[in-house]
Order: sequence, then structure tokens, then C-alpha cells
Amino acid sequence: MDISRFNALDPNDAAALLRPCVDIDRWVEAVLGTRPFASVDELLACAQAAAAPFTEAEIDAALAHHPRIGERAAGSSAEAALSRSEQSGLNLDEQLTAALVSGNRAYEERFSRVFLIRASGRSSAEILAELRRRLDNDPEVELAEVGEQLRVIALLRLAAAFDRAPAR
Ligand code: 2AL
Repeated sequence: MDISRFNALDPNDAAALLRPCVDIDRWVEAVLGTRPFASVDELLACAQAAAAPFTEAEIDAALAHHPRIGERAAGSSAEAALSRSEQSGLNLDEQLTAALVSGNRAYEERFSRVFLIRASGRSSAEILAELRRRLDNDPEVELAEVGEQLRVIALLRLAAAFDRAPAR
């Protein structure tokens, strides 16, 4: 996608490009409502500002679309394909898989939501260490961390849709 094509897209088509990045209506509408953009940088800056911060309700709604770390997303949706690609570097052996399953379970018991982390560019061992570190967070600190991870993943996906190198 290039920026002039994106500016000219029908709102439904433009929303269909944005929604797999993070399915939060307010964010999608903020980006759509700011078109036209002079550049991809301007689009990414707008997308970033509209994501800072997400509310708790927005985070919980968006997390419903994220498979657990270590679980291969099923189906042919754009989101599932993105998730599979992000998690493709995880090099999971039996031991790491078991550790992630039990870490995910402990996290969900403690925080009542799915553990979320930007998976692309991270090894399974790194992810497991982060999961264990974040398990000790206070709930408000963890809410801020998960919101930040959701924003990072959304911006990576959006940048990739415009053939941009990841901006972290
Ligand atoms: C994911 C996912 O699907 N892609 C990614 O970067 N992280 N899931 C997760 N639970 O963290």
C-alpha cells in the first residue's frame, strides 16, 4: 500500500486495512478521520498518538483477537496470518511449550486476560523471561505494559502494510 492510495480508499476499505492491526473502533476512526496524510511517517505518528494510551476496556476488547503466545492462530483472517508470522520465530521445543502453557495459565489467573507481547524478533526464552517478570507486576503496572505491547504490535503491523521497516 502507498499513502496516496490509502488516502483515496473508500472508508470501509481503509478500515479493513487498519482493523487487523488492532481492532479498536476509536483508533480506527481516529486514523481514518485524519486522512489525507502527506506521508507514511505522518500516518504512523497519528496511529501512535491515537494509541497512547488505550483504555482498559479497549485493551480487553482487542485482546480477544490475540491468540496466546505459543498457540498457532487458526483460520484465514488477516489477523491470524499476522499472528502466525509474528510467532513463526519461536523455535518451541517441548520444554519451552510446557513452560509457556503454565506461564500463560498463571498470568490469566492473576490478571484475567491473555498475556500479550510483541513476538516478532524475540526468542521463546526471552518471551518466557518477560512472562515471568511481568507476573510479578502490580495490576496497574501490568495494564500499562500490555497496552504498550498492543500499541507496538499495531504499529509494526501498520508499518509492514506500508512496506516500512519496524519502528519500535
Ligand atoms: C501475539 C501475537 O499473536 N503476535 C504477537 O506479536 N503477540 N500474541 C500474544 N499473546 O502475545
